[in-house]
Amino acid sequence: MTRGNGSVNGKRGVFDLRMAPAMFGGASPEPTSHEAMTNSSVVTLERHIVEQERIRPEATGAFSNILYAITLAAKIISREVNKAGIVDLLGGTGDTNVQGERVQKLDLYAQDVIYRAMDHTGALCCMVSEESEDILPIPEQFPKGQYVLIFDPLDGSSNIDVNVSIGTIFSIHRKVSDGEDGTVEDCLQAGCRQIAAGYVLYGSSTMLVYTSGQGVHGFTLDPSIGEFLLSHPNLVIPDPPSRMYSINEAYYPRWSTGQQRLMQHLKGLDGDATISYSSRYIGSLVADFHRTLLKGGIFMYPADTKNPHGKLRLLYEAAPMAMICEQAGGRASDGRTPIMDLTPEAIHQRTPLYIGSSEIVELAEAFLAEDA
Ligand code: AHM
Ligand code: MG
Repeated sequence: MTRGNGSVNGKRGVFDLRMAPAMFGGASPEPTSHEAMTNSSVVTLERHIVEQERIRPEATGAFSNILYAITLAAKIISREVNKAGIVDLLGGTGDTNVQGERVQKLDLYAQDVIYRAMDHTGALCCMVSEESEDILPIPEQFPKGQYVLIFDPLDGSSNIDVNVSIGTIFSIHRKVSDGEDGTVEDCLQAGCRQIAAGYVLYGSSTMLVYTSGQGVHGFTLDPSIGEFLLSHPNLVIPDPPSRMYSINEAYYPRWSTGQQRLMQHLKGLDGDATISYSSRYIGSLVADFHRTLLKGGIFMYPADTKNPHGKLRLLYEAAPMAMICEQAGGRASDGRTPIMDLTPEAIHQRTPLYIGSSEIVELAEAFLAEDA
C-alpha cells in the first residue's frame, strides 16, 4: 500500500493518501506518493471561498472576507476549546491563569474572538450574538458594510465541562435598511433571505460546514498546518436515511398529544412492528445536527408546557441549520411551517425545531397536525 510518507506497506496509522481523496483535487485512485503530491492540490477553505466567489461576477469580495474572518475565529476558538480542561485546572484557585490572564467563560471568550475578527473588516453593518441582549454595533472608527452576521459563539457550552462536542453557528444576511449603521430591521429577516450559513463543530476533530446557496461543504481542520481542508464536498443527507431520532425524551410528560404519539410511533409502540428506530442524543445542537446531516434521521426540539415556543433560537440556531439542511436535500420546520419561512419578531426569539431527512420530518409534521 502506498502511504503519504512514501513507504510501501508502511506502519499502521501512517496517513494513507487514498483515505482522504476529497482533500485533494484530481487525486488518482492509486497514486504513488510522488504522483499524488505533484498531481493533486489541497483544497483549502480559502481556495474554496475564492472559487465560489469567481462563480459570482457581481461579488465584491466583502462576503468572502466575512468567511475568512470566521475561519480565523474558528481556529482560535478551537485552540481554546481544546485546552479548556487545562485552563480550568490552572484557573481553578482563582480567576487568573499562570500567565496572570483572567480566565474567561469560554462562550464569552468565543463571542469576543468572533466580534474582534469581524469588527474591522468593513463588510458588516452590525452583529447579533446569543450572548448579548442587543445588536452589536460596529465600532465608530471602522468602516461599515452591507452584511449582518448573526451567531451563537459557543452553542452547547454546558457540555464543555464534560468534554462533549460543542459548536459555533453563524448566519449571514444582507443589509436592508437605509443608512450606514445596522438596525434591528436588518437582523429580523426570514431564514430564506440568508445568503450563507454554517457551523463549526469542535469535536474529535474540528470541522467547518457551510453553504452559500451552492451546496453544503465540510472542511476539517488539519492542526499540523492550521488549515481547514475540504473533506466533505457537496454533502447530501443520505437517502434512504438512517432510522434515527434525536430528542430529549425526559420532557415526554410536557409534550403535546401529537408529539407523544409521534414518539410512540417511532418506537413501534403503536402496533406498527415494521418501525425500528434507534436513538441518539448528545444535547449539543451542532453535534446532533452534524450526525443527522451525515447519517440522516431527525433531530427534534419540540415546544412543551414549560417552553411553549421550544428552547432553540430561530435566528442563530434554527435558521442557519435549516438553510444547511435544505441545501443538503433535507427539511426543517417548526412542526407546521418551514423554518426558512419564519420571520422573527425579536432577535432572541425561540422556535420548536424538527430537522433532518425530509420524509421523517414530514412524518413528524403529520403527527403534529393532530394537535391543531
Ligand atoms: P445553549 O444555547 O444555552 O447552549 O442551549 C442550546 C443547547 C443545544 O445545543 C441543545 O440542542 C439543547 O440546548 C439541549 O437542551 P436540553 O438540555 O434541554 O436537552
Ligand atoms: Mg445556543
